[in-house]
Amino acid sequence: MTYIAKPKLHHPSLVTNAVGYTRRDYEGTVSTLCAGCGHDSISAAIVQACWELDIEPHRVAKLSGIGCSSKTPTYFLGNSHGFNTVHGRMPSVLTGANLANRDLIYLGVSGDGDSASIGLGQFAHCMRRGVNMTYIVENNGVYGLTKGQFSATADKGSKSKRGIANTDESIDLVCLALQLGATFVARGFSGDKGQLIPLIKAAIRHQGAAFIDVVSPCVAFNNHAGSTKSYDYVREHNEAVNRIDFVPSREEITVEYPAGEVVSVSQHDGSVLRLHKLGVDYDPGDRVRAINYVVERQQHGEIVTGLLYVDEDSHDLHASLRTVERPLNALAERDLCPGAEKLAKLNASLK
Ligand SMILES: Cc1ncc(C[n+]2csc(CCOP(=O)(O)OP(=O)(O)O)c2C)c(N)n1
Ligand code: SF4
Ligand SMILES: [Mg+2]
Repeated sequence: MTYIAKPKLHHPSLVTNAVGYTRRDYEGTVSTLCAGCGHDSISAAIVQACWELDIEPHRVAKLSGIGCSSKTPTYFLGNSHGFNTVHGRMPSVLTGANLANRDLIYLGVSGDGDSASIGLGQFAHCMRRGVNMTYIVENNGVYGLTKGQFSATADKGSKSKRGIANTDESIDLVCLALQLGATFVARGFSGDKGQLIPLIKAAIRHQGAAFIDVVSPCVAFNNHAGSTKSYDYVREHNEAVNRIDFVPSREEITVEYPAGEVVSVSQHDGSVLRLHKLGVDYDPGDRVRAINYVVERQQHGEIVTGLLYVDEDSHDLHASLRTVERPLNALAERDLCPGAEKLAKLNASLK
């Protein structure tokens, strides 16, 4: 049932963005997820972010694994490139695609089971390599698609729908991404689009590995009392460290803010993140402090959201490997073949 296309009819007065597309042009087919599933709100935030960024849909490659979360790329960016990989294997397929064609904008969409359980090794390596991508985990603490088993991000002590407490320690993907070297790390909540949309926009414009963990309640299997990933629990325990405004590079930045209340962070393309500090002395430029802060607040039962860490001088895997700038499919034989003389020299040096 994931193929139900939306009607093509558009109201003639729908607003278009700078590249001539309406918001509808960034949507996908009709969602078949449960009504109220947090994942649908994340899809809507991705649609809005890409429309506001004036991204041409054919310039995006969206990749996912397996799960309700990994189904969601069908429900947004219907005119973009898509690849639904094997469970937990999205990061390696994304890495390969990115190395072959750096001209596309890479969006990896995954679940907590997909990334923290079966795909944990894959998650780790694409973060530490600095693949230029926006990696979103739609985190509900359960395997929604296979009927609600605890995933590796379920908090210890959190209760299943049948009242059984999780006895295992949980994996916090934000702390892991910070430790692994991701250069943009944030946490959002599917029920807070005002925070999530600018986070996604900033992550897309970030050069390097950008990770967003979005707490996304599963209304079918993990939205009851005793769950730490329910709508009620997250609303009551959400502690935002900042609010973001994303200013695209083409806009002239004229507004000034009083010192101490707003931090401006420049991105590679000239766009600017304006961070409205909510937490006392929170510095998103300090990786170690970010890890400590998340863990410390967790011990007080708080879920810290917002932009937790960003490296203004980030670089990506292409810079580390010094790869050719053009996509591989745009290289001709003369670019690829060094010639008999150079080849002989190379072979001689390897003897
Ligand atoms: C190799 C493999 N193992 C197990 C499964 C069964 N399976 C499908 S989805 C899933 C878990 C999905 O959980 P998550 O990534 O959290 O997505 P959600 O449905 O919660 O959004 C599992 C275990 C599978 N499809 N392939
Ligand atoms: S089972 Fe859970 S995660 Fe899957 S669509 Fe339903 S509410 Fe969403
Ligand atoms: Mg899940």
